[in-house]
Amino acid sequence: MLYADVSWQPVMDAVQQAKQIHIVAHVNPDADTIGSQLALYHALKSMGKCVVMHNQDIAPYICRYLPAVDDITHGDVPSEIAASDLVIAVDAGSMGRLGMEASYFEDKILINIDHHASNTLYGSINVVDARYCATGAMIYDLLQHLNVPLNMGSASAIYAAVLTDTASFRLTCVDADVHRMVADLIDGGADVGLAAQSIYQSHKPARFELLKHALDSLNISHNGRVAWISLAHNLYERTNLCGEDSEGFIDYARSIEGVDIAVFIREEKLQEWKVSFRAKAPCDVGVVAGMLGGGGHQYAAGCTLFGTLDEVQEKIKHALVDMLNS
Ligand SMILES: [Mn+2]
Repeated sequence: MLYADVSWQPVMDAVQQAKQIHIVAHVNPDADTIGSQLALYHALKSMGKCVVMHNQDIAPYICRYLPAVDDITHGDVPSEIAASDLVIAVDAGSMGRLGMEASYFEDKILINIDHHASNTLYGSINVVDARYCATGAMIYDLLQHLNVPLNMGSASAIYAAVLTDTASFRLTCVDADVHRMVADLIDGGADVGLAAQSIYQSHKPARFELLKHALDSLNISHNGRVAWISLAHNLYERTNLCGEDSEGFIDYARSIEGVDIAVFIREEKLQEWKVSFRAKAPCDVGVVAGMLGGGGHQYAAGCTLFGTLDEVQEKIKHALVDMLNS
């Protein structure tokens, strides 16, 4: 167990009483939210619970190898899923991140399990703890409370969640306990080689066309402390790719010597920009993203901004001033 002082009892009681449980991931899902969803699904199924998975958006291709990923439905909520009396949201910082009408949750208990410090506590039961390196690690602790042993499905899913959310175990939140958990996951059936191949070695060739453009846009400011990468919408159209295909590009910006903050600005729709921030200690980009209407953690955060690229960059520079002077 990573953190023994977390109160899981209300979650366990609600799970015990539920007739049908709907587990939901956030929009534009990453491997942490999908891994958490799948791990909980495998565990609750092994307890004999009736459990379904439904998300707004399709799972990213890096998750396609995970057991039961094809059991997740997406799009409009079918009536048999809407009949659930308990919803468990994983890794979503706000209700808006679930991409569903608030009315969907009115006749249901909503459990919110997340590790984002900016979480708005939108659930009827909230387990939010920013000490965790990934929501998948929270599910690992929950499974121990539920007394459900790991199986190949849950161990693989949690491993994918933790591997990706810690940037391959490179963040300072990765302590000895996290590695002890990983040892347990491998004993439980997580295949490290398959995970590496599926997550890091299965990219489409066109991704590298996009990467060329991204690296071409690389620009360093603030005496070498801030590195910027941007990609306009037409580049995605031209390469027939979408946001998930540029996942990880920001790490090139952060990997530069002397850079404290990396910024990746991606045009999702015309003049609508998804901004991602990555930091090295001691900068807190969660604060910067929060000032711009977004959220996240100290080392990884994001927001959405509107306007031309120049306008968006100006807004970001304005929000960075205090962080860089402190
Ligand atoms: Mn996460």
